[in-house]
Amino acid sequence: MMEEFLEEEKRYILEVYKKLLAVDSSKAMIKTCNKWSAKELIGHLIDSASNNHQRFVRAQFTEDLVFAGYSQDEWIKIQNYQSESWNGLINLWKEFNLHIIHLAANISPDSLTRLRPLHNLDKIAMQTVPANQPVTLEYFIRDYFFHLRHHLKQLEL
Ligand code: NI
Repeated sequence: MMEEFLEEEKRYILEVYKKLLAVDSSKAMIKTCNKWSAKELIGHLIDSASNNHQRFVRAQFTEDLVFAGYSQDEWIKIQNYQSESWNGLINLWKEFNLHIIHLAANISPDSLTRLRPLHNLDKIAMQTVPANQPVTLEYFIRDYFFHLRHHLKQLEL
């Protein structure tokens, strides 16, 4: 089940990557009605990947799913994604996600599906879960890809 899900996310990322390659780098700098340019949006997804990569690794050594958040707009601003190369950004985005898929595919079934009573997915998840309701790492990983797809839809590729 998780295997199929990850295969599908991999196909999706490679498909989107092809479309991103075709986007003109000057166009990628234009701010859209969603407030971010394409460069900034991919930057946000890189920030999401780097934060969640750590979470998905750490979750295998701990019982809880309590993690630090990050303020998205400040992270984008301070890294000046607008001045970074478009190709560099989309390559990093693609490779980082392929690695996350690889690591997720290597998580033991127990780590993935064990119920975790202690978490802060009421704050850090896209599809939040009340703090008094246990969650699994699998849920949190699926939520990561839900967030990723949510933003890529905004690019209207
Ligand atoms: Ni987001």
